[in-house]
Amino acid sequence: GKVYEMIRSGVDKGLKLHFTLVDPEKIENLKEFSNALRKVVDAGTDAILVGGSLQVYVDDVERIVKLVEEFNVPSILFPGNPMGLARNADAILFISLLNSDDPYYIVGAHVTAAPLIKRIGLEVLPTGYIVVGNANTSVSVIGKARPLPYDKPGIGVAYALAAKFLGMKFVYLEAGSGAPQPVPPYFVEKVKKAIDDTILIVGGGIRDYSKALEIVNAGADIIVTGTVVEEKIDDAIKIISAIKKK
Ligand code: 1GP
Repeated sequence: GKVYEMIRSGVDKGLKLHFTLVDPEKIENLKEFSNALRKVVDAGTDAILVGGSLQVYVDDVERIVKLVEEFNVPSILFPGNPMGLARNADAILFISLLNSDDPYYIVGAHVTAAPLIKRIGLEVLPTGYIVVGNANTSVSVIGKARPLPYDKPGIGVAYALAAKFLGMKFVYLEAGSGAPQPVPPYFVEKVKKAIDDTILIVGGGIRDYSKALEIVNAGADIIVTGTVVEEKIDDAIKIISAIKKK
């Protein structure tokens, strides 16, 4: 597990990490995308997540992963379904959407994907994925999630502990791409205290560095941003720099 080791050793040193999410569906111009990638890598982003709720054809995912290969940063698949399995990536976030009403998103897609993952030899990062906050996000609608209310962190703790006890190496609190509000720091804090050394990823709706800092100060180990990289690259760079200074 090269990618896991890289993340684990960073977290164990007390570093905070940043992942840049790239949704292949939203990339129109590869040249512009490559320029943006150069900027986030120079700012210190630690990995590129490739995927989204509405998957595109595997060719599109492979094309993005190939571009990422030109930079010195790992690519990690972040698939919405088994169509996102590109063989050239470094690893896959094997996400079980724990608070989905549909078993497909908890374990069904995984059964379809697992033999393929084994065959193409992707490193697997087992992740308990918990959707929080707004029900109108793509991940919530497509994943048939019952998003946890922001004012009920105790339910988040219960889900996150279940993920830890099931042996998952990561817990991912997801507000959904473009969420109006990111996961609140008090929610993050309660979850991190409960899961202790299990790695906590937080993403969705993080648009400015002060919010990002509040979330890492509350205990997130890894912050994910997507939309801000597409829409306001300078703000994305500020977020990355602020996190990397921690
Ligand atoms: C990753 O879905 C998020 O967890 C990304 O969200 O696009 O709002 O940054 P944004």
